[in-house]
Amino acid sequence: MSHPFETLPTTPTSEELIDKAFSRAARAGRAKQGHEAQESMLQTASNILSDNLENVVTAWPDFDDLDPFYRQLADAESSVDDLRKHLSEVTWASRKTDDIRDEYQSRLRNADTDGARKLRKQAFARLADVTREVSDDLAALGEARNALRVFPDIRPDEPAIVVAGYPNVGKSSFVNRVTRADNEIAAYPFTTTQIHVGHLERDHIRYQLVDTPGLLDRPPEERNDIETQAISALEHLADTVLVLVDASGECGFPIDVQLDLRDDVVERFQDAPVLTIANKADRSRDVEADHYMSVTEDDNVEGVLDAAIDAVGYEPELPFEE
Ligand SMILES: Nc1nc2c(ncn2[C@@H]2O[C@H](COP(=O)(O)OP(=O)(O)OP(=O)(O)O)[C@@H](O)[C@H]2O)c(=O)[nH]1
Ligand SMILES: [Mg+2]
Repeated sequence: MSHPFETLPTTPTSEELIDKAFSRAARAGRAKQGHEAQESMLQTASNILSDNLENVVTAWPDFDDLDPFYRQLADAESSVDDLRKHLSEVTWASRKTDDIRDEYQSRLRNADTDGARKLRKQAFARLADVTREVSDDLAALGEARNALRVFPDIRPDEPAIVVAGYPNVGKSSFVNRVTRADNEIAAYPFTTTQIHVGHLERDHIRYQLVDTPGLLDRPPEERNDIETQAISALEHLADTVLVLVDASGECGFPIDVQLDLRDDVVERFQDAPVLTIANKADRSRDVEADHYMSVTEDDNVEGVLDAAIDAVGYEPELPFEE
């Protein structure tokens, strides 16, 4: 399974489309004579533009059918409303090139050879104008496509454990420790931040661990709109949230601000249990938490993982059971 934006092809620019259409048209025209050459050029150029513009649009998934996680991610990246507008402009351009072809085709037939050449040139100018009219839309779609394609391969149907907490509390250490060594953690650019996803298997069920540096690691008032939206996406995804805190203060943040973040996470993630995990227990246990562990001393790391998996409470479907 791949995510819904992974297969989006490169979006052409309007100049690339025009070049392609007109150079193919020139080739098609050379194979014929007089009137027919002009008709064939018009046909080729308008078809290429119409098809390529339409392909830009049909490559996109239907936003209404998207899993809410991916819809929210798309919305965070560039608003879905804007994307819809760009897509409908490009659809308009595709239809318009068909109209231009139809209009000039009949006029060409009634013209003499010289007139046909003039009309064909006129039609080409209009085709180019229409294509250029949507150059901003194509550019915006291309940009969104480039950003969305590299979204992490997060699977909305697989149970997900989201790891939150201030910088340096040991989030990555924990995720690295419990996810399979052969399953390297992939980092994905996500606007100002990154999402790391690691996988592990327990009783034949795959779990994904999502580490979110730059996202769930500071107070809400420091988040920009995009980050807030990305967190909304995570809300749909998370089956359990682990908030790691560091009572030793070695991470550089006082424990009370760390607990404020925990409270914010509890408030936001209404549908998922939130566990407070005091890491660096080898240094300090001076905080009220659900579990204490030390990743570096390998103390109770498995216990925390068990608790997280318990909290997910995922019951696999047993297809062969009565
Ligand atoms: N003493 C002690 N140090 C730890 C423990 N767990 C992690 N550390 C150390 O804390 C530092 C930060 O750990 P990371 O795993 O990078 O923390 P992080 O939360 O991923 O940090 P960011 O990616 O910056 O958000 C590293 O030097 C770790 O070795 C622990 O249980 N005890
Ligand atoms: Mg980290």
